[in-house]
Amino acid sequence: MTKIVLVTGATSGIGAACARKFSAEGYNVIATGRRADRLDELKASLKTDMLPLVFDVQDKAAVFQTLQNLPKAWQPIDVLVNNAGLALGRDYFDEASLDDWETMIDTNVKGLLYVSRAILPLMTARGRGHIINLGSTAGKEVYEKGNVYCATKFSVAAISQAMRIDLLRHGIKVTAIHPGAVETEFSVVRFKGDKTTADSVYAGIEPLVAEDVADTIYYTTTLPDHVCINDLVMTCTQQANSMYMYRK
Ligand code: NDP
Ligand code: 8X3
Repeated sequence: MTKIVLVTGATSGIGAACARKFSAEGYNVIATGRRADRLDELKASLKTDMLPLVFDVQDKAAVFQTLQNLPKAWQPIDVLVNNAGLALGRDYFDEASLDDWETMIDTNVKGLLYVSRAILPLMTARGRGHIINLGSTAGKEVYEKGNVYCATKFSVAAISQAMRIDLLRHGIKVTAIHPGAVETEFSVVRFKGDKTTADSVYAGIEPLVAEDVADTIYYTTTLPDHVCINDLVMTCTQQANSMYMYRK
């Protein structure tokens, strides 16, 4: 039977690369995001079947309404990639925007919780499944002006541990992936369209690309049933952690 992966935030970056990678490996793909046109383009580019779902992960009612009413053929989800997320702003704690903080918490933490809770009954009923949560090196060490973005990714790390413990009895694998700098739309979003500042994040380094992370995520799903990668940190070779980068 063809396996099914659900990827949130598949309109760009790591999520889109995951959709392409899993599809190339034969999976049918449920791809979500707010930009319907991007999902249509993605669907047209895949060789396997794709179900596009347009909703905002911050919208609890929309998440549950959509995911609790999946067509029957799309319900046996093997892998959930909780990828939708963002950083907004890079400001001192005492100067940062409360709206930015709320959007990051609502998306990176509450959105991930809503999607997971909506999908889990489909996995627990089958006694199998694999949940992969996108954390970050920002969830390993806090850096200056990273404050609430870092806090959301520390939350993802804690939620991943909690899921792993509480879902043991259902045989569900939980993997947290923590990438360092990956050149996607992430920094353009973070700096609200300021491309020059966004580009400066990757100046002098060869950063990870979305496909590096997608290939690693896919790898974690290829291991035998009794093997689970719990926590995986990956950076480009010029980055050691949140703070240390060697720029040429
Ligand atoms: P992108 O900006 O390229 O992609 C982010 C994706 O998240 C988009 O598909 C976007 O879709 C989706 N998204 C954002 N907000 C919402 C929302 N409210 N509802 C639904 N979907 C949403 O960034 P990346 O691919 O780099 O980031 C993906 C994940 O990886 C994030 O969780 C990020 O924190 C994490 N990460 C990124 C790193 C990096 O350096 N790039 C490093 C470590 C972790 P749309 O706008 O269409 O809704
Ligand atoms: C994204 C990596 O270093 O910009 O999670 O916070 S960083």
